[in-house]
Amino acid sequence: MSALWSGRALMIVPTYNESENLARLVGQLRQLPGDIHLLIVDDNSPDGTGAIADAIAACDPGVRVLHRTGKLGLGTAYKAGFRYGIEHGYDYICTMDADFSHSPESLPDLLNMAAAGYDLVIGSRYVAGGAVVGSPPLRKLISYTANALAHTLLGVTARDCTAGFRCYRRQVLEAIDLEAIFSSGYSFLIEMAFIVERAGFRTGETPITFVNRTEGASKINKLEIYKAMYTIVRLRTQALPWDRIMAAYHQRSRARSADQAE
Ligand SMILES: Nc1nc2c(ncn2[C@@H]2O[C@H](COP(=O)(O)OP(=O)(O)OP(=O)(O)O)[C@@H](O)[C@H]2O)c(=O)[nH]1
Ligand SMILES: [Mg+2]
Repeated sequence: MSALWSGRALMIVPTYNESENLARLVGQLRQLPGDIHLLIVDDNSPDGTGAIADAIAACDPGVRVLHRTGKLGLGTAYKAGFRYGIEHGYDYICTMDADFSHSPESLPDLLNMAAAGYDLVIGSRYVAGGAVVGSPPLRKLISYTANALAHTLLGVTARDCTAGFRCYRRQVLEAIDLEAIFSSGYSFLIEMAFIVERAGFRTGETPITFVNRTEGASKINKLEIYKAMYTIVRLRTQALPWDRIMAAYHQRSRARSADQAE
């Protein structure tokens, strides 16, 4: 199924307080074979991640940094990275977390699968061969529930639609109206998986072992969990055939008025 990828790839790494992880991650990514450039999107991390990113970029032309003024959310960081990737003509535009939950070693699998014809490839915990290491049971339950709701209510076929380890073919991101995506935080991942599939693009998944972060702190909070639930309900109601529902309602009320008039 896999073809060997070629062309230019961009890896977008959103960062907020990842000073313990960033330099090592960039080192590993830049050692991978192929033309893989990095874009670090840092939201003015208080721990100085932005300065570390600048120091790396100063020595490596394959690394660029986008500084934003403050914590603006994961979804908008991805969007900013996508725009950069499109403008600079990358063939494959990828995303991953900076905390080593996603192993750089798995990136070639994602790229090869995209080269084999998948428009969006997800590094997945929930397909055969995938695994989760070190996540607390509550996190597992939240992830499982969000995915189960996305499958049943939205019809998303990807098993792991909350995963941030992804590779998009540029054409997908060009075809989608990124400005119309409402979610700004973690829910963005569910919304993108839904929109990509609904637009008729082909999504594939390659197994990964997700390792819970050992350095730095998680940024996900209760509010993001509520937002994910809201996003699923919002997309569900948006996907309902409102025109047909309203037409059927009007037809029924007209029939009722006609009955009463007789
Ligand atoms: N630029 C930017 N990056 C963010 C923001 N929030 C999170 N990130 C980054 O997004 C990635 C995922 O965030 P994590 O805190 O690891 O979230 P998570 O993986 O769902 O949670 P854990 O499993 O607890 O690590 C990391 O690289 C973060 O540094 C944000 O508002 N802006
Ligand atoms: Mg993480």
